[in-house]
Amino acid sequence: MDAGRFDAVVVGAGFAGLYALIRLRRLGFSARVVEAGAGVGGTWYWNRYPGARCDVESVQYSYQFDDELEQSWNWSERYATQPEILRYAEHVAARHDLKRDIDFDTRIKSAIWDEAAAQWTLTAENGRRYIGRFVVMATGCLSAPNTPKLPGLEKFAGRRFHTGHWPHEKVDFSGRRVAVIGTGSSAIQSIPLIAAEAKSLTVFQRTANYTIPAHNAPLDPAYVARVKSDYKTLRRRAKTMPSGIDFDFSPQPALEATPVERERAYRERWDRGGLIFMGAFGDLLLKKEANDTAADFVRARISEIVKDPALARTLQPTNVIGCKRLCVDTGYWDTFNKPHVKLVDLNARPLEGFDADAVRAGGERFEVDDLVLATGFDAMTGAMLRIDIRGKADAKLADKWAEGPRSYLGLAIAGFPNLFTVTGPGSPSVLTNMLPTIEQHVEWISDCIAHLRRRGLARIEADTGAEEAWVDHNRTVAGTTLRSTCSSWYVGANIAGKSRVFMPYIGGFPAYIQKCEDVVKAGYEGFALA
Ligand code: NA7
Repeated sequence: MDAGRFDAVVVGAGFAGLYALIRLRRLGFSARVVEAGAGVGGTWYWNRYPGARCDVESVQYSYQFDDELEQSWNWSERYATQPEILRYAEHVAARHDLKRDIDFDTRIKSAIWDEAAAQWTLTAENGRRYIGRFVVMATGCLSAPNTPKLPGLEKFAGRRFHTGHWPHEKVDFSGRRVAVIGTGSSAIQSIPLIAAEAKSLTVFQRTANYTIPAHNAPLDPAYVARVKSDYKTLRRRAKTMPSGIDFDFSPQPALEATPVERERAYRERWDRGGLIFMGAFGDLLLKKEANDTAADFVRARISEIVKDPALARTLQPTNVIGCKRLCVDTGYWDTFNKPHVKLVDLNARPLEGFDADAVRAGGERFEVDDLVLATGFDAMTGAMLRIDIRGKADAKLADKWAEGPRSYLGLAIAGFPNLFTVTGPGSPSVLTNMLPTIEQHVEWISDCIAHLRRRGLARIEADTGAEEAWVDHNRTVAGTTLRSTCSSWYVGANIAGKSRVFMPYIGGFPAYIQKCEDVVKAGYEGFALA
């Protein structure tokens, strides 16, 4: 079944795919977006679990390419909820009349490069075939849910949910005994709300995690008016920050501050809430002794909040703070003071299996009606590798990436001509505010395709040497920070058998933008154009 021939086929209708469609259309290209879900929004379409919110403040987690949109859209809270972000994605799709070029409920299963014709053929699970001169993989970094092989999981006969693939209708936990497996961001956001509804909640923790209070609140109209009166300045400042977030970052080393100064700085940021906690000092992710001072501060807060000292100790993380993605919560630690909430430390009581109505761990049976897997994602590479992607000489991307992803700038892959990745591995992506990062990538990619058209060229491919050098540079920079040292999804450690490679580029958004611009100025240095 032929869906047609396009200048570009875009896979995914999240924020990246939507903007790619807008950009490609504006440049006069024919484009079709293919989306597995029934609606737009990508990760915000699937992650509908209770409490799902963005941990970047809403006035910054938004597009900046459309001034009128920026001025007319009103976020209601400091941190937007999933339903509000999804409404925003829907609003953007309607405002730019995008849906007429999106095929929903269509999951791409293969993408095959035809060297002679210099084009890609993408085939969906429903048999539809798309021919594209270019492919833009807007498949997201956290979009392939991970259901680990838990022993005997199939025996569990109650309701089972995954936070990353949540039902569209409200799930009612009232009167139910619920188990949550995992204590990452999705668990930390959902646990307080599930606990508020359920008859009992048992949380199965493998690694205790750090979380900072969100202090979420309705947005003050005066603040919003101030932001909107000079949005450009805020966006410009954000672009100068490694995270792409207009962020209060102090370069002063923690180890040069006195204990009193440190305590004051951490306290002030804890009281303000959110990810800015890690901006208190410049060396927190560079030196373990510096990091310990911030980690100790959070551990002390956990001891204050959680009344049972033994329980508090089990909830206290021992690893480097900010090494795994820092979480932002509302009432997480306090939830464990509730008599109907129980914590099971899987290190002391390993998970043994499941019965029809129970989780078994450490020789004990925990009877539950519902099981929530908050077990995260096959991050950064999972969504791409679930598609059979074959480049030159029928080479499989899965083989090329068997020992970790290799990419030039997180934008293109040697051996896979005319295929672009938005926020791919090797780009700052998940270490930054995704919206500006997505815009920067989509603009780079669409400008590149326009450049090829201007020059009458049909093909672009990253050089193996340039890719190699970029991968090496990534590895070198990653090695300078503590972030590459723990078992996080940044290094693929959450997926059995995945090679351990620090996948996002940690050199910061400004350095990355500069590199992308330099590459263009030098005539697409590191690419072969034909
Ligand atoms: P995360 O952050 O990957 O968290 C997944 C959690 O599930 C984490 O606590 C894991 O423990 C736990 N997990 C995973 N596999 C298992 C098994 N086999 N047994 C027990 N526990 C397990 O995913 P989230 O969805 O919470 O968040 C992902 C990102 O989305 C987040 O960082 C934000 O950027 C938004 P582990 O720590 O691996 O020991």
